[in-house]
Amino acid sequence: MKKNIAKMLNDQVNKELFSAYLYLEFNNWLMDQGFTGFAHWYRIQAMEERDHAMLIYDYLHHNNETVDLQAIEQPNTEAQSVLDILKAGLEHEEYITASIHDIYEVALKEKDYRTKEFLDWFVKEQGEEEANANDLIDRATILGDDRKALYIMNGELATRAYAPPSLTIT
Ligand code: OFO
Repeated sequence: MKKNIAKMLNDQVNKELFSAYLYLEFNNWLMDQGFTGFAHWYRIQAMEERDHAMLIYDYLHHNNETVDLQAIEQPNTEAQSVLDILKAGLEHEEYITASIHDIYEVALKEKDYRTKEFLDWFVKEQGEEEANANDLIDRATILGDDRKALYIMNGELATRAYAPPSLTIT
């Protein structure tokens, strides 16, 4: 594997672990506000982000690269409402999508088709995650200040089940 691609993937491990940390922080904030269903949704999201980090970690090792584990930045939540959290979630997903696309572009340029194929799963996953984040924002925006309706949505989000990633490293 080319050094520049290994470095970008290594950095992506850190970004995915930061994503998990950020969503855990969202979980914290939402729990404190009593929105336990929304909190649960982000807790599951944090687990998925850890899975993403481990997929890239395993992919690097599978290609005889080592992983240089870096410090994980402290997440910072300045939310005033559930909607602020949801919008911050979408913004973060867009940042991660751009980061995955950057690696994808370099993989194509370097003719690293194996990495390109590996990243196909992440490109699709990011599309789904942005769609989910947008959907949550749309629904919470419609509900606005209707706390009763928000409470019903909260109950629905509490049922989200964890599912391991469909991708395996072989
Ligand atoms: Fe890692 O899936 Fe979104 O960020």
